Amino acid sequence: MSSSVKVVVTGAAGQIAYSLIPRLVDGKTFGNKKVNLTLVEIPQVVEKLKGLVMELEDSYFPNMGEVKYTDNFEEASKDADWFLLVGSIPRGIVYNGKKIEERSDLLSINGGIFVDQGKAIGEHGKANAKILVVGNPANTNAFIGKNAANNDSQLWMAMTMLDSNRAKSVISKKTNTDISDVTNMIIWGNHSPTMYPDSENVCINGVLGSEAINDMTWVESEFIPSVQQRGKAVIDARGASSATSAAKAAIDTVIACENPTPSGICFSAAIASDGSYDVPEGIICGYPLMTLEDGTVDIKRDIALSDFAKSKFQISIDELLEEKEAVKHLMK
Ligand code: NAX
Repeated sequence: MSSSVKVVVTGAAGQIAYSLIPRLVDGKTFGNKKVNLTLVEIPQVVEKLKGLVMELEDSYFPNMGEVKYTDNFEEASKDADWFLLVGSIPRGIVYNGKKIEERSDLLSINGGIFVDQGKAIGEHGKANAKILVVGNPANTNAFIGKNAANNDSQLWMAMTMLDSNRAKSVISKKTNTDISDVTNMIIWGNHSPTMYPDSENVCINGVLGSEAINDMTWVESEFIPSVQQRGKAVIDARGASSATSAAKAAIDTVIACENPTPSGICFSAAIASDGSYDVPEGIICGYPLMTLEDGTVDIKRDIALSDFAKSKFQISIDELLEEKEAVKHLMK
């Protein structure tokens, strides 16, 4: 085996993690590398991870290295290459005697978690560590974590790959093409119902969506709302939130970052804005990304946005700025 990678997963006893963790060690996500796992949970739940570790051992994964579990994030973060921050407090639960229903409460509670995790990652994670925040509100959690980490050589991302994958599926059905023929499905903005899935720059068999779809009524009244509301539709149908598709999207993001992106192609995740596409600097915004030959991830900056796209994107940027304002007490 050529080398090893250390991956930390939070929320490891949750439903996304149950689909995600086996795929990290299946020999496909990190190729031939040995994968050492550290699984993190809150103290009330951490002992359940013993069962998951037993199952991993029983699954015969030749690429699986050492597997540990803990409720001590700081300890877990030492020398880690990847952090998959799935754990967060969901809407609807009772926390410190209060039912968490408002987005502002959610931002505040989870924000606190991400301050501590960010500090630990900045101090103890590898210099070139990559951090993918899945736990919601993902963009603003990543914003808080990155600020607390204060380590610019590390890459903080929030996951929008699931939205991108969902949008690809809708486009492939609409255009009657194979899903593998749909590329460059960009999600601009926030991972929330304000996101803007870009039907104009998506590529279908090498043809831009603006040409291949040519049906703005459908785009506005069906495509965009269906992608924006897909999470809720899954909850309504399944009685539980997306788990296996979220896990697959996290794996897709890791693979996209671990391998150079072919020329002309991009993938979706949210990273800190450097002002590209007139997004205020610093907020964690959904962008078209590419992984360069040296392993760094950069924004693809040559995408043309129509006035329609800009107006939709702006709604999501405004929401990210509101969220930034709501968590300003967590910034140092
Ligand atoms: P679950 O409630 O099944 O699992 C979450 C787990 O996180 C729980 O076991 C909990 O104990 C743990 N946890 C909470 N705080 C923690 C902390 N400080 N450290 C370590 N572990 C902690 O939720 P699941 O369905 O797995 O979803 C996890 C998160 O993903 C939620 O916030 C959810 O909203 C978010 N999602 C994000 C998506 C995205 O595309 N970015 C899509 C899917 C999903 O909705």
